[in-house]
Amino acid sequence: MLPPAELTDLKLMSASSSHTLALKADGSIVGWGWNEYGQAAPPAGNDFVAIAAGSGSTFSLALRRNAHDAVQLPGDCNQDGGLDLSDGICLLGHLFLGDPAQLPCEGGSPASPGNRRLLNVNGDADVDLSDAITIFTYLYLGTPAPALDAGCGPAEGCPDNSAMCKSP
Ligand SMILES: [Ca+2]
Ligand SMILES: [Ca+2]
Repeated sequence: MLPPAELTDLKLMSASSSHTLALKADGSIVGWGWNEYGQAAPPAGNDFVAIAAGSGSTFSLALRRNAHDAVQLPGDCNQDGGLDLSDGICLLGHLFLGDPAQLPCEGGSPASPGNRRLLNVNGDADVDLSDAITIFTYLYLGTPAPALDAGCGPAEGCPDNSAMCKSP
């Protein structure tokens, strides 16, 4: 059986002898093929991280993201999993030099909800120079750690759609 025509942006695929599952980049699952037991009709949602389609006693498995499995570090502008000088430079580079051209979360701009969540580390109105300074003063002067805007929880549109709960 042919896959659905709208099958794009795939991250993973798993096939049994009679049905196939595809995990899309947005975390949703598409299934097709033999569906007598619902094995090709995955549940709705966009928080899946792994899939498996099995043969024999036909089955499908899907693993949902645990909110604490993948975490973002407040201020991790360069998305390397750590917070250091390069993150302040990343933010300054975007704001004043246009390099990087995009911030890590969807939309790429300081005003997008995900980037605001990740990079508004001083909790004021905007992502701006003062957030880079907050990163630098935390690193070199021992001021309070950068914090996430609006607290912990999933941030739509950021890499891996990660929960943002980690402390530096
Ligand atoms: Ca970093
Ligand atoms: Ca700010």
